[in-house]
Amino acid sequence: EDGYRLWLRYEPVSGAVRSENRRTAAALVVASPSPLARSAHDELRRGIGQMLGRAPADRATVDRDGAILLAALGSPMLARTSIDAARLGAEGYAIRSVRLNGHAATLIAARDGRGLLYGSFALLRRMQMRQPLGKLDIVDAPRLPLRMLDHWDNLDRSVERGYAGQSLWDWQRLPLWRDPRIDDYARANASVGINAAVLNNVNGNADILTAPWLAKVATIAGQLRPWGMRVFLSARFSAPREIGGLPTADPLDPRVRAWWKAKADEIYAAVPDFGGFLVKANSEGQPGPQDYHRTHADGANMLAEALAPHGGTVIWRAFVYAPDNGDRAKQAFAEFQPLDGRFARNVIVQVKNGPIDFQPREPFSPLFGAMPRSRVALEVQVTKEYLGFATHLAYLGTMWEEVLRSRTDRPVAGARVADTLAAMAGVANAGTDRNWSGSQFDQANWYAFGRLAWNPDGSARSIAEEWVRMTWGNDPRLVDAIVPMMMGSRQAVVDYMTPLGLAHLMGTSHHYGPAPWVADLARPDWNPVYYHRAGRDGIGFDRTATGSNAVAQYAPEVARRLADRAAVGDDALLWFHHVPWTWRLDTGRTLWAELVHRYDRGVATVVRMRATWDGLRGRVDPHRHAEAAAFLAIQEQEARWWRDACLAYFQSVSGQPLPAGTRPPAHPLAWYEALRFPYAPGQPRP
Ligand code: BDP
Repeated sequence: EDGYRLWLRYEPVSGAVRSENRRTAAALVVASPSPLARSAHDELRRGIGQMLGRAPADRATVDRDGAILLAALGSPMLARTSIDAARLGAEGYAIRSVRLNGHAATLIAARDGRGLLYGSFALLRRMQMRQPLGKLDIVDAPRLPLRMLDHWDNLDRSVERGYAGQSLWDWQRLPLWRDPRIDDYARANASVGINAAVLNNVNGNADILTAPWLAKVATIAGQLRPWGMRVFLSARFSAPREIGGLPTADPLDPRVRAWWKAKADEIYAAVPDFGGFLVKANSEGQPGPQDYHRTHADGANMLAEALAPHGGTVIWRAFVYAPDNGDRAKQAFAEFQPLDGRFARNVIVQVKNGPIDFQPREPFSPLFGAMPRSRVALEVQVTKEYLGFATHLAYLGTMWEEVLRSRTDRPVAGARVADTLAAMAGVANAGTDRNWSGSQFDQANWYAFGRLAWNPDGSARSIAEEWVRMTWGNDPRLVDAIVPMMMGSRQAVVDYMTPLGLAHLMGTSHHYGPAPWVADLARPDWNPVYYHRAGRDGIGFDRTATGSNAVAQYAPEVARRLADRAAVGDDALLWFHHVPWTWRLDTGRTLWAELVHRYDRGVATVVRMRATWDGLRGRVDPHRHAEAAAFLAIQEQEARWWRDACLAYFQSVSGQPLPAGTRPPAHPLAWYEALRFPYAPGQPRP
């Protein structure tokens, strides 16, 4: 047991539940064959076989009690059921306990193979959670049509910001080698409804668009297809120059437009269901339309035009920030909001959850709801670049729930981020590690991403519970211990890294560990001191009207709350306000004392998490238990490091004494400043 099976462990069922399950899952009838229905069939056989010790028998028709019937709309077998096609949509499903030909059966109905696949996984999930299978009447459909993982995988198999080994794509052995691991990757994604993957890094390499690489991509696409997944590629904007022999990549140049059209035709010849391009342009040194004094819309629309005849989509990222442009938090909005209405129909603008960059906590990006005439995707980071890499236990379901439920009050009063979306994308955390995600608990973030992309109103807690039951077991002692531990884990990271709305205090480039003192990087907005603005007088970034006025980018009623130091809430306080050290919070503590309190609280939570986990020894298999225990020990050590280094630094700036009873940092500030790291994974490569 090493975590390879993820949440698809299909542990044996025992006792009365097994007898009930065996009666309900005795036979399998595929009324509407297709490659996806075949995947569903295979998974049901695998899952039920493992759980019940007996795989269901394949039957041509319902001729006994206990059949599971997979039927697409239009199948004669659905003639006498009243399935509401409208509620199913393109990818939804119904699961219903019915009587057919005089026999008790469980019907899984859907428009086509996609819904049959998702419905099959839903049935298996119920079985894994030991829920009864009789009297089912379920309809479920994804709210967002595009639920996508973005891999930041380089063509040399290194993974930018990856903490789980190498890239899953074995380029050297492709295109002829179909790695079975890719089938398992696709199964895992299908089980949570993820239906697309961008294979390569947004910091792009144009080579991926050349014929030899496209042949490799085609093999991967062929493995993902039976599991309902489409392949996208990151497209480097300068590709026409780099691999096309053109002197320019100007999006308005007819030669450039013709080149991309021909390229799209070539790609679709190799991958007929190709999803489209993801583009990072004019951001962190990547080429883009602005190199030719064109807009993001010009660039996106040019690619959209090339893909449109094939039904492809351009995902254009709004992650931009230029030097000397004032408050970095304002830049994506400033560049993109004015372009609302100028993007082609098959363009989706992909916006990171917060205005800066995947920090442990950010307020939601003001772009959500502010581009009502565009399709907008929410981009979150599943890999934990800023939350302690793979060794820190931080369940991100709570973070994503927080952003999805944030009220934008735009375009209409009461609207939340979840209501403004056309898609969700997650920067993947899967790699070649046996446990896929670098740690057992990071699997939960992959799982939660998929579940929330399927239903952005989903509850982080119920998703955690599902995952725990399937991954660790249904023993209530496990569930009752692990779910609360996960639910508090992200707040713990916020507390010991960047409490009270602080952000971007981590080490240069590798982002490993604390470095709030860094002030010497070339661009102001690369330096932690730019973000926290701590001085004798106080700490925090004034984003109200007296400062950068970033609050004005939000809907007026939201802006009013954010601009009010008393109403903004502790979690975003220093994000929006520069606050004197002695200012008193609702907690009764001064800001300085509250900061110390939060750092301590973060460490204390990790100490408790360790104790909880230790208490489960013997209740989970030894290998996975030991791995998680060791990582929690690392997390505790690093939480103390963060706390001590940050308090030593902030105290040196504030001149405030540590509140009575506070443990002083273990070392002087200079000791923390002198730490060097010869190796940290995932750093960008030139
Ligand atoms: C930042 C990462 C960087 C990515 C960038 C992006 O540090 O490696 O290239 O995001 O999203 O957070 O493009």
